[in-house]
Amino acid sequence: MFIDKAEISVKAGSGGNGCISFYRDKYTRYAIRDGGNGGGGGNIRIVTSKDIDTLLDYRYKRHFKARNGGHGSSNKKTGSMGADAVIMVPVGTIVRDADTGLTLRDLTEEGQTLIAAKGGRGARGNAVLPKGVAGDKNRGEEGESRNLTLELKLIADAAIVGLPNAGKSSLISLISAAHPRIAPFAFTTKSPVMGIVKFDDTSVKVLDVPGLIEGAHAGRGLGDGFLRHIDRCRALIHIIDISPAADKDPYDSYNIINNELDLY
Ligand SMILES: Nc1nc2c(ncn2[C@@H]2O[C@H](COP(=O)(O)OP(=O)(O)OP(=O)(O)O)[C@@H](O)[C@H]2O)c(=O)[nH]1
Ligand SMILES: [Mg+2]
Repeated sequence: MFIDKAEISVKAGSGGNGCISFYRDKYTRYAIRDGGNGGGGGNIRIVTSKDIDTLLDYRYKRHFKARNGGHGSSNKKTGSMGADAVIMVPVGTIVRDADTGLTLRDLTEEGQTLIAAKGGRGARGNAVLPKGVAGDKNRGEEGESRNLTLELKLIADAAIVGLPNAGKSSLISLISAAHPRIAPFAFTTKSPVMGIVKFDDTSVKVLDVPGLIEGAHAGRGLGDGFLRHIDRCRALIHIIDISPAADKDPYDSYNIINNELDLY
């Protein structure tokens, strides 16, 4: 299955509390304040990897939480840093804030990282706090929490477009190592298939897009979901059935697709 949209909620770790502690022994007249600082909370990091093809995992696991920072302790000991939570996504993923719709980052390169939610800061312990400050001042900062939309837009050099059953998958299976299903009926291909076409010393990524029909831009035949991937391609390859058996005039077929691209 090819899943190209997911909604997740994330919560960064909270900072650890600062410690209120007093050291006293029989030789010291006044107690020494020796409470350590709390550690910082872990961040939510979104990282791209070319080893991941879909957002399918995030249909099942949707909640992510980074670790909290450790609390400070006596003898000026600082709490441990909370570990980050890492969310691996395919290259070409756009991360948006689900509540505001704001785009946080378009991750188009391998290994790119986005801090989607920041961990809270650890609070200071009484060893470093000014005298008399205590109580709620030593509580660690809450980690950020957020709802995110992940949307995958495949990044290809060229996309093969056309009406259903035109021969798009036949072409990609001949020019690349990709082997999508080929059959003499419409909607054989149900999700985009990426093929790598090799030339002497270079290669280009070509995308076999499922068949588009009239009204695709408005969602007919799930067309808007497929058109989304065409957005980023530098070239389009139109496949048109010109056989006498085709139920449409070749020029009409071409115009239908162009019209959908226009409207999208
Ligand atoms: N005669 C002839 N038949 C072809 C040619 N290319 C593909 N076909 C046949 O056309 C039918 C459809 O081919 P596909 O490659 O599955 O077409 P598609 O455009 O990927 O179809 P969808 O995925 O359903 O949109 C198959 O039966 C192919 O064998 C061609 O150049 N000539
Ligand atoms: Mg096909």
